[in-house]
Amino acid sequence: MRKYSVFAVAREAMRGHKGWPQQWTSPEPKKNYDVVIVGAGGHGLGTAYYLAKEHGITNVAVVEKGWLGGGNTGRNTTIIRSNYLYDESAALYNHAMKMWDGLSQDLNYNVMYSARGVMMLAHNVHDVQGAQRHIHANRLNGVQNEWLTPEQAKAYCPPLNISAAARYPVMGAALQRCGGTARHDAVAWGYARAAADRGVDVIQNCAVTGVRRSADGVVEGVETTRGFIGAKKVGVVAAGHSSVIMEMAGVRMPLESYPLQALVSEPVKPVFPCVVMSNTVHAYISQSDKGELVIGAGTDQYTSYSQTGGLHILTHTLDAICEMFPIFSRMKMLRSWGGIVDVTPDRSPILAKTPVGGLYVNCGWGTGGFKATPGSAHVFAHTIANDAPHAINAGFTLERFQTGRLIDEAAAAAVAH
Ligand code: FAD
Ligand code: PYC
Repeated sequence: MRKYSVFAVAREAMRGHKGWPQQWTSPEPKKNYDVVIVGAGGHGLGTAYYLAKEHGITNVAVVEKGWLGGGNTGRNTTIIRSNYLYDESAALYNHAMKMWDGLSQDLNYNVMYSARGVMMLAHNVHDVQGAQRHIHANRLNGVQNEWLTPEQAKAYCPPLNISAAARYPVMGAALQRCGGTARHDAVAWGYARAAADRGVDVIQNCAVTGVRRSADGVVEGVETTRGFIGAKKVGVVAAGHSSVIMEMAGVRMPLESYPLQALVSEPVKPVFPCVVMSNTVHAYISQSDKGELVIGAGTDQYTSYSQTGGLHILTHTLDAICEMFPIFSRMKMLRSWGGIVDVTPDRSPILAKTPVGGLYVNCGWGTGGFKATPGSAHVFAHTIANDAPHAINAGFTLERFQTGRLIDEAAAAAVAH
């Protein structure tokens, strides 16, 4: 693989950028692989990368029905944080947080991780108590989080309206300074390039239409729109369509799929220094490096596989944004879109083996899996390679919905549910 460096950029600048090679190839599927990953989002591509890098398993294909990163990975609002409540979540999300820090160097691809701080607003007594409980729990687990008064919140984010006359006045905020954003497409592209460089086949325009099992029930491979692809192991990482694929293997999943929408404004000069989220009024906002305000809403109330959502959900969010940040009330919105998010009953992911031999699943990230991408991919690769979970994902089983050992993160993930 051609290494990206300041020297390479300078050399290419001198020759009209004509010498850059393709970042990844588009191979025809082979007949058989050791591992087939279904879904070329960040989690699936990352899994393939760590299978190759950390476990020496390179006979791997990632099959994608559309284009890589075209699912939720390329549709999210790029917020990264690790301020969840329970010990299991602290371990998982903080594992990811530590990996974000060195990811650009590891992949030799600038994922533009920016630790600009994520501030979660409290608007009523319940919010204040909830936020402070999270802060205490986080600190016990070594996870950064601190309480700010309304004045401190405004000092951190000057456009914030802290007037007591607001419909939902700001009563304080929880700030995670190491939280922030990363460029979501670059995460998919960086993993794809690094995985392909280690021998992984990334196969786009190849939809999985069936999962073939042997007479004794073990996975044999996947039926696709480009023919049957044999595999000793199959990892399903298909976000909003995970239950559809798992159904093909005869496994019923505790998931509901909802549209989740986001939108961006016209670009403006740098004006917004951090990320702000408000669970109570269903809005979150940051500013991209291009200058657009990146704004997200809550899920639609109805399950659906449509990558659009109700207009009233967006107008509700924009009402909230204008109230919290009156300086944005005359901004023009450029475009909006939706993704299909897969929501579990306890709002925590499933990262596990399944009752079917050779079949593994990484799903249920709902509205909040982008932040976990490197950590999730890392422990899922371990799970597939060893046919046993990593200590960090040991609790994120499918069986917890039968045993009742839930990891209830409804409050931490609440902004969008
Ligand atoms: P995806 O990127 O969706 O990848 C799954 C892939 O599987 C897709 O490319 C899809 O085409 C493919 N696939 C599906 N069916 C098949 C098939 N039959 N055959 C082959 N391939 C198939 N999370 C955060 O942490 N922070 C945020 O700020 C945030 N904001 C969000 C905002 C929006 C609007 C949305 C929609 C989501 C947001 N999320 C956020 C959630 C986050 O985007 C997801 O949890 C995460 O990207 C999931 O990654 P993935 O790789 O598992 O899934
Ligand atoms: O989980 O931080 C999050 C999030 C932000 C926007 C959507 N999800």
